[in-house]
Amino acid sequence: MNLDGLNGFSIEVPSWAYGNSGTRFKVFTTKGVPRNPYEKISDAAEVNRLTGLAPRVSLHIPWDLVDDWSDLRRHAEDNGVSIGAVNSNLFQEDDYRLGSLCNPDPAVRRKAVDHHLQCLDVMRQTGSTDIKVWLPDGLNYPGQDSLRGRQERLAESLRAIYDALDPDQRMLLEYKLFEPAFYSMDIPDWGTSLLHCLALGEQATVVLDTGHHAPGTNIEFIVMQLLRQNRLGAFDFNSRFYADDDLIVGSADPFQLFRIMSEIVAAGAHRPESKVNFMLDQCHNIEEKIPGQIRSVLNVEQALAKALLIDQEALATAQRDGDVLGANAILMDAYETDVRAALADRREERGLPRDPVAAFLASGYAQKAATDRAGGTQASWGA
Ligand code: LRH
Ligand code: MN
Repeated sequence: MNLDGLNGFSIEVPSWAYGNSGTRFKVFTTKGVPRNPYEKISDAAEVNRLTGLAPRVSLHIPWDLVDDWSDLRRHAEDNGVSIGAVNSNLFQEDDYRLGSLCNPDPAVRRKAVDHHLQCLDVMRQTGSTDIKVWLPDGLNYPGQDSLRGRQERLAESLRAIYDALDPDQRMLLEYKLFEPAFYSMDIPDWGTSLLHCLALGEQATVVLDTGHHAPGTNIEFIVMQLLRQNRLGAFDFNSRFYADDDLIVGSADPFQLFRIMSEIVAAGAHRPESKVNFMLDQCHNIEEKIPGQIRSVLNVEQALAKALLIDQEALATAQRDGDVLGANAILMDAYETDVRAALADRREERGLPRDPVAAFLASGYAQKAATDRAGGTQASWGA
């Protein structure tokens, strides 16, 4: 089984997955949860130490604000990871009730733009090159505001942020069908994000969050189309049964994840030079967070490994010959192939544990964290 295609493949994990999280009904707390960005990065580094797959950690501003960014950067590098995308936060201020970058009030739009300029400054100190922009902006009632007017304001605000990017920096523009707005979101779909990116310039690309589509959406088609436009900047991987559930990627629909990775492999976008940033965006509301993250990166690797087994030549022949069942069977053969033993062998060859979850549970890391992190305030989604 040739899994060389996995060489150089890496996944970026989110700092917020290591803090407490929940729903509007309850945010559960567990012992040993990080109390600050340093401890979040330490936990993320443990995932990388055991899987060799997760060398970057995304930050969220202001949740991960620190006094000394270069010190946090040093802490990350001392633990074998680097700081990845910086996420802006436009969903926790009263000023943004009627929107942020789309708000009718120019002063509020200015405030939201300035927040991004602050994020770009953080990136210059952490060595990050990606700023991820997700807008909670939208409407709850028809007529509440001008759909077109909001697009014009959005384009103007994004232009102000885009023009402040350094040459090596990228804007990752995320879309979402609904929530927190329930009539219309100002960036509801890939088409709207792409249109704004094309209007802005080459340094603007689309983020595809797998939980942000209408049920039944053919997400791999969107992946293919964004790759064709060379505007797929990143994924926010997670899975869902109904809404934006932010569950462990591949847990709800492993076949969908495989189909997505099949489009990635077909375009060679799994290779580092593609610059597609494979990120997780998840919350472990009830399960152990570090084992949950380990399971997540292994699920992505497993889906990619299966996609790498697709006999592309035979597939192209079957497709050319109109061999409907033959072509489908070639894909299903790869999907149905159990790659777990081969991946465990590959880890062992690299000095990594065959079973990273078991290795973590046996390491005593969680018990030590629970003891060491007794006092203080635990990091919490939204805190
Ligand atoms: C919005 C979102 C976005 C992040 C947040 C943590 O639903 O997907 O990517 O800011 O989750
Ligand atoms: Mn997301």
